[in-house]
Amino acid sequence: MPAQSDRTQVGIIGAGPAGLLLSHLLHLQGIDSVIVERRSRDAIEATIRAGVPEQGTVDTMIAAGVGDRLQREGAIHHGFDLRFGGQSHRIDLTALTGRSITVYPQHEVLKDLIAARLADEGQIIFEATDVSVHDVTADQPHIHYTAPDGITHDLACDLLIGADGSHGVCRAAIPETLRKDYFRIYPFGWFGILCEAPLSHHELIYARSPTGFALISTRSPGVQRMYFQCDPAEDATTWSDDRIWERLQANVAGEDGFRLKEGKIFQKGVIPMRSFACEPMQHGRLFLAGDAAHSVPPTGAKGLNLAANDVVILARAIEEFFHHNDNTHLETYTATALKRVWRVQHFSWLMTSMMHNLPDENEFDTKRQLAELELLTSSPTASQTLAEIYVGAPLGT
Ligand code: FAS
Ligand code: PHB
Repeated sequence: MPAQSDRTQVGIIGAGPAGLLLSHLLHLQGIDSVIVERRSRDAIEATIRAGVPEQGTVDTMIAAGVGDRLQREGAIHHGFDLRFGGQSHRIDLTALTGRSITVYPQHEVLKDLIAARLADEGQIIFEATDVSVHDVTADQPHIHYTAPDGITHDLACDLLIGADGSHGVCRAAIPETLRKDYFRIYPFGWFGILCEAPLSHHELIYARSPTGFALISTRSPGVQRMYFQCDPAEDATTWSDDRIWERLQANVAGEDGFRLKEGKIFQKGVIPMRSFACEPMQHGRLFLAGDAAHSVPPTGAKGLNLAANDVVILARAIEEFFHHNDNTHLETYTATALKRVWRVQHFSWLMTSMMHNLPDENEFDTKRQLAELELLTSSPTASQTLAEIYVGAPLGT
């Protein structure tokens, strides 16, 4: 069967936060797009990932008319704890920055964006297979894919957006001779659980201890999200609930007697830790956004927000391209986006290297890490710098 020829202004690969938010923002500008996504809607809406939109991401969702449920159901947090030496030290985000974070899981953000796109009759091709990109340096790049009904399609577009995450196909369309990939693989991962338990604390706790890192987050008053540092090759299925709770309790223990409230664990898995950035983030008419171009360890809660920042920059540039025949900001997209990419890479590396036990660390490293944490929690200016980066700057800068 010959491929069915289709056409759109902006072809997008990937229905994650980057692809969906971009498609919605372009729709608001009257610009047509089609999203080609390999997973099903159900799979996307059920994948537990990030949990902390920055103020800038929240403001962007609200301004774009997709923030109602986020405002109703998201939990605004005005601070978080850094816990080390057996004591908790609160970083008062609102007092230090005037802004806050909202705990609202990424899969809920995706539900809201998918619902909005479909309500606006946006085109999302779920469960597409054999997806490939072609002619990215021509005036009309193409996306080839097979739809769930078995019909192959050739989608011609003016601009092609690679929002296909860290394991997608688009980055490879930038020739290796023109592309530089920057990597850091961490010697540990996060063992993440979801459990039916009440809140152990009203705000997030990032804990550093002799037995390793722990992060105590939440999904709702009755469902908690927790992580502890583990071997990246760890097999989550070999861990009993008792062993998981024993490790989590050890990682947050202190002379203040703090203990986590336990409950039934209904989801567990290991997340590898790595930092990655690709330069440039564009080639011809192909533009990468989100994890397709960069990924960060979740310690700084930045992955989702960095994807949103790329998208706000891209949406503005694409609007100028179509409505004002001006490609200046498309041409400078990489330079603009990379400013925040590297700032966030540094912050995510700092939070990760400060809070985790490194396998080869010696007592000097431990003392240095504790001194860094002491500085960040005792110096008002150091605390303010940490708080400013954590809550994030307005998107698009
Ligand atoms: P995504 O990976 O979210 O989306 C890419 C989409 O493209 C996916 O739906 C995929 O199915 C699709 N795709 C891939 N290849 C394709 C192809 N060939 N054809 C068609 N479609 C294709 N960030 C945080 O801030 N905090 C966290 O706690 C956190 N936890 C994470 C846990 C895990 C397990 C992972 C993997 C990431 C986590 N992140 C976290 C980072 C994460 O939130 C990303 O930053 C965010 O999803 C980036 O969004 P996208 O760039 O849209 O990429
Ligand atoms: C989460 O709730 O999943 C979460 C929160 C903060 C982080 C990372 C993950 O830094």
